[in-house]
Amino acid sequence: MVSKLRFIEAGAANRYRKTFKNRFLYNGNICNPSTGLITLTTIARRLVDDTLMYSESISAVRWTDVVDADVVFISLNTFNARRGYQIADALRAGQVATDLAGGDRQVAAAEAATSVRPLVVLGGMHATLNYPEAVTHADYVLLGDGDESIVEFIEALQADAAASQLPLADGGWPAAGAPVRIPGLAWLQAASSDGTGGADDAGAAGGAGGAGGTGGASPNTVVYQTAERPQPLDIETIPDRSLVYDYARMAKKYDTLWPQVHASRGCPSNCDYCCVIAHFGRRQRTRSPEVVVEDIRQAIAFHNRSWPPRLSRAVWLTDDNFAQDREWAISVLEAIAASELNWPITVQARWELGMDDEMLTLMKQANFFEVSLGIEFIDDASFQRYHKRCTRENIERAIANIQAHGIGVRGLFILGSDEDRPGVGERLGQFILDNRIHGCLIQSMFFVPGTPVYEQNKERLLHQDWDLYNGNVVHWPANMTPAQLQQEMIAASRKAYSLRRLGHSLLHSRGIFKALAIGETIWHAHLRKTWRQQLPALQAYEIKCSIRPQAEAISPGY
Ligand code: B12
Ligand code: SF4
Repeated sequence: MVSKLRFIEAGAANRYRKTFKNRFLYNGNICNPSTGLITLTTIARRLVDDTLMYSESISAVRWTDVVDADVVFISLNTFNARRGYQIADALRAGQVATDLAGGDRQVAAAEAATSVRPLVVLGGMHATLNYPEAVTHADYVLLGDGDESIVEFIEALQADAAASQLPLADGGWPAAGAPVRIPGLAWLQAASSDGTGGADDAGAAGGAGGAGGTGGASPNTVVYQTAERPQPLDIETIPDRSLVYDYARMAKKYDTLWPQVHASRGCPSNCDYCCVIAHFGRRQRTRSPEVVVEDIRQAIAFHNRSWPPRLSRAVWLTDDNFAQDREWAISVLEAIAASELNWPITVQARWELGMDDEMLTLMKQANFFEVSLGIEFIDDASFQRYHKRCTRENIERAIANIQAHGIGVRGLFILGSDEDRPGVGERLGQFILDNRIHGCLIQSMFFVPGTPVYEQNKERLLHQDWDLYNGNVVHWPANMTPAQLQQEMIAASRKAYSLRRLGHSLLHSRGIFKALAIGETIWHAHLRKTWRQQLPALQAYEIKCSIRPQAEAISPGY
């Protein structure tokens, strides 16, 4: 009998903590709960009444409410994988994971109230692309988009009488082997005496390290994976945000929690560093314009408040490459324009959108105030090296044309390409100023398991502390030391978010851009502080590896 489900979005290192400062600043970062996991919670709620989600981005988890769940689903990106594993390990060991005072990352052992423990299932991008590692922390990993697989998984548990014997608190199974077999599932199992494992209807992905990814099974265990599952085409479910613990209160309290809606998944391009295509595939799967509009309407209602009025009224369409399917994108824009939703909207897209006057005119009519362009690099050699189909000239023309339509441009940048040399931070800062890019995300190149660049460069990673895979330098670049590259990131951010530029924005820009300039100047100051704090550790790596790091310099923490 499966009667209680809990979903947890593991927090990153900067997860929400109830501090005096956070009463006003909410973490110094934007940390919206995962739309994907809320969607899965909504779908699961149709099968099991007692279903609830926690997001450590906005609240602490009530562990006493979690330990007696039948199944706990945990969502992992790379930047929160470490915490996700910690929670999963604690739950499987019959313990309660909790924060110790002072934000210590340890897990406090506390006896669970029940003799059985929840079944622990991991999913999401990092768990999928890195499943040989993830299976060592879970009973199962559900691979890929969970919209369909989660239904089959819960139904399989409900249908199988043996499955009602949930795993024992000592980590063992009541019956031999794991009970559920559906496509798109991976798990770890003890090897049989001949060393091949006991499962007869699934492929063994490998022992001792498994297939792909990092970490993995020990010599006496085997990683199993069932047949691959096609990605779901029906992605219309509107997430019921009220199923997230404490979200309604937080969304209304903090202006930095934005309504967030996804209109499509996947991207047909082929950039080498992109984990999005590795996870969601190269076919763009879309939602209907009516559903997108209704989702936006519900998201706005959920975040809006009557008093005091919100300073930031903006909706984020989180697609990675919105305009790729032009006909569909136009139909979405027309539906939004006709809907009288009057909150400004921002969306991510490639530079080609900037050359499409008809689309830009429609975007303006639909109240888009900004396009986030995945610019990444500022030199043609880097575009070529990483198979990003564009040139610097393409990008600059696209930016100018978007701005000419009265829409602002945010730049998403990567530093640390093998073409980058000392001074690149200053040059990037100048590029941002010259092209009047009002806001930017600057991240160091990081190679995530499942991408071509990871396979080519994994021996150049400094460590696998996934907590730091959030924009920090984590690899040894070709033409600089790691610490030098981190300094270049700081230089670029300082130039893009100088006080002089803030003053200029406050005097000359439109309302929403003034609010963004203030918020983002604070955010980047916070980022630079954390980047500076990492410098001693990066310098220590340089001393440790007087030549380029070898494999032994990498110490997986798991
Ligand atoms: C919106 C967004 C954000 C939002 C909200 C993030 C969130 N909580 O989801 C905010 C602004 C907070 C954010 C911040 C960051 N982000 Co972000 N973000 C995105 C973006 C653009 C969309 C996320 C989304 O809604 N996807 C669509 C939904 C449907 O997918 P999903 O959430 O993955 O869920 C589906 C499946 O993965 C699966 N699934 C998910 N969880 C589970 C769990 C189980 C049990 C199962 C079975 C299945 C399952 O089923 C879901 C439904 O089908 C993605 C890119 C992308 N396309 O995913 C980047 C992305 C997730 N972000 C990324 C990064 C790097 C960051 C930052 C580190 C950036 C920075 N330098 O600050 C920060 C970290 C924030 C933090 N907490 O510290 C990377 C992560 C890379 C990685 N391998 O981990 C991505 C992939 C962008 C990229 N192109 O590289 N981000
Ligand atoms: S265009 Fe963006 S989403 Fe598409 S493959 Fe390149 S980086 Fe990934």
